[in-house]
Amino acid sequence: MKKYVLSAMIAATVLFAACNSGSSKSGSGAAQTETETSAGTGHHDEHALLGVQGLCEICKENIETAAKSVDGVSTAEWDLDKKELHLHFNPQQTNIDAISKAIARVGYDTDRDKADQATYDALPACCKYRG
Ligand SMILES: [Cu+2]
Repeated sequence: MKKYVLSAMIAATVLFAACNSGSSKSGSGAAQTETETSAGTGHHDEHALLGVQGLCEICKENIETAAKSVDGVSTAEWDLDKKELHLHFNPQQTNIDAISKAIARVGYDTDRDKADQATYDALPACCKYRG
């Protein structure tokens, strides 16, 4: 039995990237349910970090939403400074590869997968991390 010590990355850093210029998102904001983890630390959860590219709060939102849309993912938190996605998931339901692909599918490159150009091009201007 492994014990995963949650080195709670207290992201005390309130990151405010310039990017949120408008309230009107052109993208489809598929009905989003924000479920705060109510101490839902199942002991079967696996903890992982995945490098994900991005630039701003919109990226963060997109990346986290994509990750959480994968069955078995309990939490997903992207760190803007480190470009790192902090994940908890049930290894019996999913794996890091599937999560990575789900993120690439919405336009963000990860350490493992690249988003295709068309999807990338459709991102808001402020999210163009490829320069
Ligand atoms: Cu962005």
